[in-house]
Amino acid sequence: MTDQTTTTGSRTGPAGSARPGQAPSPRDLAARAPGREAAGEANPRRPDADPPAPQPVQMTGAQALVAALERLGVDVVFGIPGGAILPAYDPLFDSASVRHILVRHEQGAGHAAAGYAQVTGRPGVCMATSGPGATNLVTPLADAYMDSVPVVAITGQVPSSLIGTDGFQEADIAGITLPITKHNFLVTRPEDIARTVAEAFHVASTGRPGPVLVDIAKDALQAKTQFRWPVPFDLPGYHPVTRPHSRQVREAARMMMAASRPVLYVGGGVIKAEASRELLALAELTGMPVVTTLMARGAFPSSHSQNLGMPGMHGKVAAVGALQKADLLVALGARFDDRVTGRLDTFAPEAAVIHADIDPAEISKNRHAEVPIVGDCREVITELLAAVEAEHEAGHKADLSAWWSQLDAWRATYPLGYDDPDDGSLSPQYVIERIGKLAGPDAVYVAGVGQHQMWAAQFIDHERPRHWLNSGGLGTMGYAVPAAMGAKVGAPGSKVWAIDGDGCFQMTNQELATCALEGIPIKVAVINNGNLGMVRQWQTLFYNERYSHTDLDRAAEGESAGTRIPDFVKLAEAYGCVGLRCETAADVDAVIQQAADIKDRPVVIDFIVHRDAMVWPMVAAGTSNDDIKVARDMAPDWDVTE
Ligand SMILES: Cc1ncc(C[n+]2csc(CCOP(=O)(O)OP(=O)(O)O)c2C)c(N)n1
Ligand SMILES: [Mg+2]
Repeated sequence: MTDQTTTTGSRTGPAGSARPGQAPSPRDLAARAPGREAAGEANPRRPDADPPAPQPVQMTGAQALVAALERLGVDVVFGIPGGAILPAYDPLFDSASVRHILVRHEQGAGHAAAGYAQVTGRPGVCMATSGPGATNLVTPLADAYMDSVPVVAITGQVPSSLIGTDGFQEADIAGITLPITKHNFLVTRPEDIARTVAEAFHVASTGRPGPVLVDIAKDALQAKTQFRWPVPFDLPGYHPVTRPHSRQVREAARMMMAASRPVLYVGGGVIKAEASRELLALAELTGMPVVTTLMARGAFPSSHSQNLGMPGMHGKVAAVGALQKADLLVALGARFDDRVTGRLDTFAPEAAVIHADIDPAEISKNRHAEVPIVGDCREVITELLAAVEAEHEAGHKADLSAWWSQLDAWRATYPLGYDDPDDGSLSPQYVIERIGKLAGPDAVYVAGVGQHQMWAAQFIDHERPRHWLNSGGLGTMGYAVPAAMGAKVGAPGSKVWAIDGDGCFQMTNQELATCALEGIPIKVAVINNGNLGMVRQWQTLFYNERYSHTDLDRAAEGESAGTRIPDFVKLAEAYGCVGLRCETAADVDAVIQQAADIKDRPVVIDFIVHRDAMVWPMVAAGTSNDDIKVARDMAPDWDVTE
């Protein structure tokens, strides 16, 4: 599998990774090629600007793949090898700059790549073999697609002569992932590998970010090719518009100054566009209230007086009410998801809509936009700032005092809250609130899916972008542990807390082994209510308290009834982590502190919490936001005044 033409015996690499008898790594080979750029600085779109043209170097397709990853600045790949991808793993073994982290399940690789991407803003990379390896990536790819996360997945495919024959471990992963990737490629020729990988990174990370899959036939990995870098590419038809149309921006600013009940409706696109600073400036310049969606927690500080909180199904009354009663919505990188709008035909009935998004397909998809603005959120907001300033200079300024007194009345009357359980058991909201307070706004919080996710969105103060990771669009149980692992690899200096449910945790906790072995000391707080809490909540409210198959900790009868299966403390220890348990409010701070003090290993805390706590407020699925409940059968009074 090594390139005999360039084999020179042993080598001493920069990391001392010499393996006698091995061929030079792609990095070494590529280093000999003239015109080399430092890793991470390669700009594959400007190859013509770099004369003289780089000299090609002969290597295998697999070596070209690794060389391309190195040139693209990739520092970590999460994956599991297998037959079809095996040729790529051989040169990967020698790479001095690409660390491979061997996960325990390909789903973990995909979520880890997403977690890495969400904290760093750079594409995360995962790798898998053909067939089942590739199909195990389907969930994280769909997840990354829904949440616009730049992930590059590289899969081995059966040799090209076997494609279409039901070959061993053959799955048409390009076909399967077509609707859940931003783009995908099937590569069958070695000379196409480096260029395709460069294209994949470009597509994943520009415009609206998203996952891109590169499926490479085994024979293409094994065959010889000429590697050159930078590699020119051209993607006809792919030219994301980042610069907004200035007339639209001026019209938006004019409408913003004429509105009396405007709201800045901020979505995850603001974080993707690194536009938090500009958003803060726009909010303060206009004095407008801000709501931050589940994907945008941290885009605007929770502590800011203009932040009304999260809108939507489990949003704050003031945030939901603001959208419902607004006369103008300024949607920035948001997509009018059904979890935000509730019943669409009753959503924000009096509002005109300005909708800015980098993806033109989002605009007017669910709700008609009076002013569509296609562009990168940072550029849009920067131009809006100038346009609003011009409006102010012309003497046009909105008076929002009546609006603010209404909003303040809602938030004073209906703050977020919870009751402590009356049986002395632990309140899940309290646990999560304390983690947020003790770990602070510099920590990265990664949630699973369910009640604990909503409480983590609600009760932690999200002050900074890229510090709150969750599966918003797909709602993927099992996201938290592997995504936290990827986040910790991407931001090793940050404290990373996974806040997981006992159900979610059981889907992907095997990545604790990866964390323990690879030195990735994440903290995992399992909010253990003994059941699939969010589903149980719906059974409580809408299925007459018939708890069909939502208890996790009880056997129907027999000896194991009431026991903890599995015991998460023992499970953590079996995985080489520290396992702690906490059952009372009095111990919460101490156990969080104890976990914080352990720096050399992952820690799992099993918080045994009340089994019946519910997430409030709530807009029942398919109903109008107007019918939000702050507790069971308790509707807010919209006419409340301070
Ligand atoms: C992969 C997957 N399967 C099923 C669901 C449906 N679902 C949503 S929340 C939830 C319960 C999650 O339970 P747990 O992790 O214990 O969290 P809790 O709600 O109890 O905090 C389920 C089953 C899902 N979102 N994802
Ligand atoms: Mg649970």
